[in-house]
Amino acid sequence: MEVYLDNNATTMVDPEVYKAMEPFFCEKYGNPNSLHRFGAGTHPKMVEALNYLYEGINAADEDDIIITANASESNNWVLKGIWTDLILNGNKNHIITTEVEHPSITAVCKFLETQGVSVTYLAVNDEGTIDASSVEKAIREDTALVTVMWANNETGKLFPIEQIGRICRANEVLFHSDATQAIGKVIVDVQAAFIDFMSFSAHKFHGPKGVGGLYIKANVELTPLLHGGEQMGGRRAGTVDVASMVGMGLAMKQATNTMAITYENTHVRNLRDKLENAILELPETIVIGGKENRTPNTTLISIRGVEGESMLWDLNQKGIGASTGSACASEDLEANPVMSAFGSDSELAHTGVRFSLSRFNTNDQIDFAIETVVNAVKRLRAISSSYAYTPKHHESQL
Ligand code: C6P
Repeated sequence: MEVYLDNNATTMVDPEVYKAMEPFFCEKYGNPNSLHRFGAGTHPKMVEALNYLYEGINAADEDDIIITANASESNNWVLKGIWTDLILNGNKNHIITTEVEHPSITAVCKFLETQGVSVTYLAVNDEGTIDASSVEKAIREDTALVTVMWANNETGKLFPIEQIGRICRANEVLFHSDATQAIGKVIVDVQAAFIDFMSFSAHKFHGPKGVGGLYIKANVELTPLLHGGEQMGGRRAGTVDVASMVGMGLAMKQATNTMAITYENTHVRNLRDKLENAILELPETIVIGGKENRTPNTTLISIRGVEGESMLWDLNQKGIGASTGSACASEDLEANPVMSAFGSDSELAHTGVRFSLSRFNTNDQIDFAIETVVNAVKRLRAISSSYAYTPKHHESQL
């Protein structure tokens, strides 16, 4: 049996999404900006896809959704655009973010610091999230942007986006949220949360890879990252990939309707809880950040005495895919930075295993995963020198 439990890294393309994309490779391949029938013929499907995107996040008609290559591009664009518009060409010089953002936010912030920009990294609390009041306290006269993720990719923890949005709007500071791990898992409503910019990637919600989006509220300026042709109203140059756009639109429609969110919160949540509770029956296991206020598909579990990488090896041998954290950091064996941000000691920070489920997982798969994890923990603890010396009833410091 093969069991894929790494859906926060990427998801399987929904077969219906794949089917909807197919005609745009060998039949309807015209450039959508061409005036002849080959190009112009694609327009109705592009409009339909855009409508699904607007509906999925409750964007207003006047707002913009720009198709990008992925959330990394969208995140880079917002930060570098704001740097150009409000810092280099304005009187602001400060950005507020958190300690646990994805590297496509953090690495850009580090780069901007080398350019003289002041960045505040808000620390997370014991629950792995922040209090909205910490944003209010950090806002300064020269704050150009607040950027806070909607849901964390490693823990699934949800941030108080609506409250932060309200604070930003009241203080006339622009607000960006990276909603890459939230779309399709919880309701994402850009108007209710006072969002100015929001990033997402189609492959996190059963759409294709290589396509994402940036929501930009009406009348908010943002210098393009890619200058060139007039595509996307001049906001992002480059021939539009119609197949990908159609795929992302349909994937958004399927992931965000009420039935889908309900399913995510019943079926997917039940499977996640079943897996998690079974692992928690083993001694000295802990859910990082606790069980409250999370996306329904994710759990990050620390298993004392078991190196995350060793666990992944054992699971992989049995056909199960999970991760120790974010896929883009999985090749370095550094301690998990999100767990370090919680204050875990370096030994514990190496013991995290992330399981992230999707609507395509089944009960049988989870039963098999439980059996495999339990056996792996027994095997790995038996050969772990550090675990052998851990006093019994040791209380985790997490
Ligand atoms: N996180 C993970 O394993 P791209 O790669 O550009 O489509 O998505 C980047 C990205 C941005 N924000 C968040 C919150 C994300 O989780 C990701 C992707 C994957 O956690 C791969 S590193």
